[in-house]
Amino acid sequence: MPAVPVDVDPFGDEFLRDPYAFHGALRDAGAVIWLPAINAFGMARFEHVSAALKDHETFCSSRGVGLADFAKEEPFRAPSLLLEADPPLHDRTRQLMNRIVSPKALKDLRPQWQEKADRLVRTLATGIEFDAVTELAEVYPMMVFPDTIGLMDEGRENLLDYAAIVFNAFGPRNQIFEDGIRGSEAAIAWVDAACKRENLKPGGWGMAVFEAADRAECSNEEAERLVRSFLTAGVDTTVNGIGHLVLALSQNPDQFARLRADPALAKKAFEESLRWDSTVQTFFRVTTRDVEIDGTAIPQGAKVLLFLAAANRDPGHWIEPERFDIERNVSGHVGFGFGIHQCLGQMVARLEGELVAKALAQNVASIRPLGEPVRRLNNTLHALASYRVAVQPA
Ligand code: OVP
Repeated sequence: MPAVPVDVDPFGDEFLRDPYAFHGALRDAGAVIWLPAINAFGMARFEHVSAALKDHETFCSSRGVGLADFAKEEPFRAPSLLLEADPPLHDRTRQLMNRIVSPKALKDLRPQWQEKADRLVRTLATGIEFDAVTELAEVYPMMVFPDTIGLMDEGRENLLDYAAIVFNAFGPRNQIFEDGIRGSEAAIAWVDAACKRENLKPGGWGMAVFEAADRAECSNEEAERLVRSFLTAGVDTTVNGIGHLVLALSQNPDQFARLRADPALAKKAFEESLRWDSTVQTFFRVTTRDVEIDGTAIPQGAKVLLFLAAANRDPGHWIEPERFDIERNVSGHVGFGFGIHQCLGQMVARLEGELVAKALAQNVASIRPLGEPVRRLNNTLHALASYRVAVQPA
């Protein structure tokens, strides 16, 4: 059975502005769909997205997790040694990074990160209204993450621009990509410099990667590129995760009331917000062999777009998937992916999200939308530019 063609451009403005309006049609069309707009296959059902993520031997990453096939096209930048790598390379680099982003490291960071979340949220709560994106979601990760890496102080504002460029580069070379890339040489040059040993502060996660290089766990060139992964994946993701957490809580006052009544639900609230609106909407894989999924053939060497966010709202898997319910069991959601590539930074993201949710629960009596969020279109991220909320302090 050939894949059912679906005539939508998953990187078109209309789709990116409201992807959830299109996901139902993608899921309903079949387990495997054909997307003529981008000449790639797609999967949007929970069962098949999670199965593909788990089967990294059939659905590989080393030919790129964006639309560009590294076997045929020049990568936008030197491939990530984690995201765009297969075993055995991936397992070596991932193991090295796992030892740095450890439960112990996270445990040590919690007190300082909590204090910073509390202070920021308390200050915002004393006003009548604030912008949940520019004054909270973009601010908090920048208060905690760059210091943890040990980044140089000068030029940190380049991090968000750089990440937006890289996440756009996973899509086609459309207008969104071109608009982002214009005038971006400075941000790219800054990130290249920031990844170098001589520009990293002692005691941070960046220098820890170079210390692994000193133990011959990787080369110095690999260390630079691994630090680059921290810089690329560590900020715009949590910025928009926190942004959508606040969006979800403010649009669902009953859920915010539940959270206020029991701030220990903060961790679950953030996790549910990631299921309900997944920051990383999509990633591609490439088939390493002919494969048949639910009766549909995909040939070897094909790009397959995995709609993570659609899987996370698949009514075939979730009860009332459109409902934001902080007490639901979200285990198995694919907002952090699944399998060997499952987010390296998930504990970092969870800690940031939990602490912001808890700070809101403890310091804010009510948080209500002042209109619709303003979106920032990105080829991979569901991103926010601005979202004004009205607040009352607790
Ligand atoms: C969401 C991700 C995203 C972008 C870049 C990288 C990882 C990287 O490893 O450089 S994971």
